[in-house]
Amino acid sequence: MIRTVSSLVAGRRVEPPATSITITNPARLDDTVAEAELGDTSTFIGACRAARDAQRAWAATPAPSRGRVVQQFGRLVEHNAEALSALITREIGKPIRESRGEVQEVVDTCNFFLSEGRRLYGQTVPSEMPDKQLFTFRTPVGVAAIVTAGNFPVAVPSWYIVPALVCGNAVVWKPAEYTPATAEAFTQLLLHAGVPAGVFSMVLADGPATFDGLEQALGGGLVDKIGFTGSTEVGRRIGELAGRHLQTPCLELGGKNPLVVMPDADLDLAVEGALFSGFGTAGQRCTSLGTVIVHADVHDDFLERFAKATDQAPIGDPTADVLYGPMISQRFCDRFETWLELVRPHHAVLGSTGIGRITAANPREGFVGDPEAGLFYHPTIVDGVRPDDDLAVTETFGPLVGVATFETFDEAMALANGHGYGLSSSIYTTDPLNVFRFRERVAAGMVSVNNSTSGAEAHLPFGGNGRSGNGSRQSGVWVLDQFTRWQAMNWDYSGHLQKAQMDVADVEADLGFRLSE
Ligand code: UN1
Repeated sequence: MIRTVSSLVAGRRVEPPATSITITNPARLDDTVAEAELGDTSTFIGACRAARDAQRAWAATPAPSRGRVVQQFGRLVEHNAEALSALITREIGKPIRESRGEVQEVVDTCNFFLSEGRRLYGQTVPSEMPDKQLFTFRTPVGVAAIVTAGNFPVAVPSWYIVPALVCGNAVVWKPAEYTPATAEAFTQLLLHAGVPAGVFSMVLADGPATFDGLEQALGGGLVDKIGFTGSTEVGRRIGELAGRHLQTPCLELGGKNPLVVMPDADLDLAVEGALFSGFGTAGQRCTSLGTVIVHADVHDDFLERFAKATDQAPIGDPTADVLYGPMISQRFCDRFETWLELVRPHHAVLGSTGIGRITAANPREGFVGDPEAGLFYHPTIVDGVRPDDDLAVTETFGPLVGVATFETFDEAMALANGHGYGLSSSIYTTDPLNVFRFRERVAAGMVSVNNSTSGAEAHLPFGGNGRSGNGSRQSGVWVLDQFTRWQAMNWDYSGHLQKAQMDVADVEADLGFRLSE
């Protein structure tokens, strides 16, 4: 079935479309998934205007009722989990087991936030004066514009959209242009869950139209918060734009996530972690493993086991039980090919029977299915990465894992932090001292111990530092500070003006008093 999808603004399809693009299944290029009608700058601004108009009534809806909408959304996602997972696999080639996990992440997010509608706590705070009370309230920010990537086409959007809605904001969502069918399905589920039409709109548009729309909407006072998941380069531009309007965006950007293997590590466990975090989702997660940083004493042993496990891993048809399927789309292949060029003569390449695109002429032993049918790439392990290599500092969004060696802990930390990213990280060790040293010194916002760099749970703070983001955090209670502002209220019922700091009762104290020796 070929779906025709377009922007849904205030619950209605937007006509006429500016441009139309065709989305094909990256595992079976002869399977057309969707014809997407892209909107333009005015579509985006129109959605922001609808959001502005609808937001006040939504904010006035009791928070427990907003939580109930999120509960219904979670239920609908659960009831439609299989169809949604299959659509994700068809549209971006994510292995079906991972797609199901991603859909579960949406449900988990709803389960966490549905009760937040009954909490959203403020505080009562004692005043320094009698007959006066102090209070804090969380107030919605207003209209949130959420721009997300397509590697997690439903889980990552839900991290923004669900808490934003519970907190009383209206949302304009711009999903990746290459996942329009999944975005449309997600939107239909939200609208059927009872989100009032103008409170949530989905705009399909390309990057330039979105940026232009965002710029104009900010200029017109129609957007109060931006959430963005994507590249560091675009995040920087969005940060600049938001800064001009005195806004702090929520930025979730790239990563060059290190996995440190200490000499005392369980090597088989480390190999399992490296295999999943390096090659799961074909390496197309922001949390994917960048470089394994392995102690010289165990380097050869680790590398041999890692290369063997990678050689033997099933790769191919994402509807089967494979480690990974195709790249998300042609543009991901094009970028990945430029990163493969960063392999230098002093590197050793392992992990497969070839490098680059898997074809009949460049086959992969044990490939599952027909490699010519889709956009499949060999897994590539690059050993001998040095701190000053391009590969040590460049995020390579695809099935490529670097391996570097260290002697001292300082060298390991220089490799782990030297690229300036700070999203996720991992250490394999059996010594707690190494764990705490690593936690303290790594720049990453997220640290795994004896676990993969990817696969964060949906209720811990998710986010990074440096080139990975501006310190904002998503998920759990931490994201509430992104979608609400604290309002402080004081109420004086003394019947006269009591001036803070000036009319405060003095405490008599004998400060000259000393205990006798
Ligand atoms: C992303 O790639 O942008 O922790 C998010 C993980 C997933 C989310 C990744 N739960 O790997």
